Amino acid sequence: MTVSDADVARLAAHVHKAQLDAQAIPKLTNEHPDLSVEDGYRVQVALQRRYLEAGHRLVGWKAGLTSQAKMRQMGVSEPSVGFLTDRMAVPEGTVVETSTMVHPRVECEVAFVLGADLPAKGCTVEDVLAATAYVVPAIEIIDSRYEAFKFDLPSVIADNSSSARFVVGGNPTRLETVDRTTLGLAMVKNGELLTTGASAAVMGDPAAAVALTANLVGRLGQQLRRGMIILSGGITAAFPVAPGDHVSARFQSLGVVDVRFA
Ligand code: 0L1
Ligand code: MG
Repeated sequence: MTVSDADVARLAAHVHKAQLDAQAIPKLTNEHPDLSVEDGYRVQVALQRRYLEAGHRLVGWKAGLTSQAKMRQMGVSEPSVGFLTDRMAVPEGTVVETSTMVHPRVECEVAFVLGADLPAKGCTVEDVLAATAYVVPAIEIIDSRYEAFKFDLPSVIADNSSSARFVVGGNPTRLETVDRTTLGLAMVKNGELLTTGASAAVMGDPAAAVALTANLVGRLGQQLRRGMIILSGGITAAFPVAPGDHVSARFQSLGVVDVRFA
């Protein structure tokens, strides 16, 4: 810990305002060069508290930076987690206003819906397989609140791992019917193929990313609970979106999820 509780509260308020106003701010380590990963999570927990006090509901968690491609793209070296609230969930078919975000990007993920709580410590892939009710395809809309999407690990963690919105769709599918490593997808923007990917890009197995999330969330004194939705991490890189864009994630077995932007 390198910053005081008062600084943590102030930084959480600063990030919260940037999220609400969709205003870019300098990364937190410019002002606090010693901010540690642990401090980043202290800010994230304080940020979560602010949202819950404002009436938002915690509905799940996300794993971030779970692929080598993503870590390289963002210049960081380990995964992170972020919380998801009901107000971040976008019903499929809704048009998302880009003006409510700083510089939104989209990435395709497998979302796990839990039918039982996961252990907060020592969670394994087997625990995840046993606790998962079903999986669905998801598009995560991320938005760094930092200028030029440039940050380091403590700063991005404090910004809730760039969480902004998410949309799920397709077919709820039993996990045991899916090959978790070779599940393929095509990401299409405005009718043109952007990229393709396979689920192995996420730590070799998206269920491993969910187990990691359970253990990281456990270190925050919280737990992945029955009924929560867990975004297991980007299979693809993240691509910028602009008003008028239509993005579609076409997953083998899981079906299609779509989102439009204005
Ligand atoms: O979901 C993600 O992988 C995003 C984690 C934070 C880094 C970023 O903004 O790309
Ligand atoms: Mg993601």
